[in-house]
Amino acid sequence: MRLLFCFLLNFGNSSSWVPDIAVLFTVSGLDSTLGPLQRKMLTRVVVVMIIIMSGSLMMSLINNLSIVDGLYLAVASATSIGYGDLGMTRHPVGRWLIICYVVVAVVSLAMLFHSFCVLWMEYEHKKKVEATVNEGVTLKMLRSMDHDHDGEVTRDEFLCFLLIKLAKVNPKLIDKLNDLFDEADVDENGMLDLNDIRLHQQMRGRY
Ligand SMILES: [Ca+2]
Ligand SMILES: [Ca+2]
Repeated sequence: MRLLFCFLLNFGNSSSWVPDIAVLFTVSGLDSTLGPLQRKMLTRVVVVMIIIMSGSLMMSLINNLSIVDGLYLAVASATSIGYGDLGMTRHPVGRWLIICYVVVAVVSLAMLFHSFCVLWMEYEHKKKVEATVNEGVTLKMLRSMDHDHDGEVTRDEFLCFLLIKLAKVNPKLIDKLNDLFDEADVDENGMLDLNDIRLHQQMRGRY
């Protein structure tokens, strides 16, 4: 279990808020070392484990099976495999309980898988950023950055090139925002001022 936690801790980080099992993490000493994404992932791991354990107990009781067979049925149902080699109860209440368990377990596993994918993407993104920073600015990059081909790279060109390269923004979004700037820059001097905005809003029928 310790190895699993260490493995998860090496993945990415994020500033988004997530609900978590704060008490558990505080007691285990992991609270201060976990990022929001890692806490979310670990929370979901714990939730899935609780659901599977509860499902195992329920399966063994309502189907009159051993705890191992109950666990087998709980995992097979949660993963939607359903081998069908062990019979399920035909009692209506038992069937309703199984339906509820399967819905909750499948949704929880899907959320856990989603968390894992987000962490993995964050980890890959961090690696890409580090590789780009370590590589530095090359002549090839300089030529690609010079968007207006004037032989110089402005800070704007530099930022746009790297944000697109690191997949932080979509080139179409940059073009759309540039079009908005051009539209607002009514006197076409490359800067926005109060006069530009007044004329721009008049053209849009706001004044
Ligand atoms: Ca340029
Ligand atoms: Ca202007």
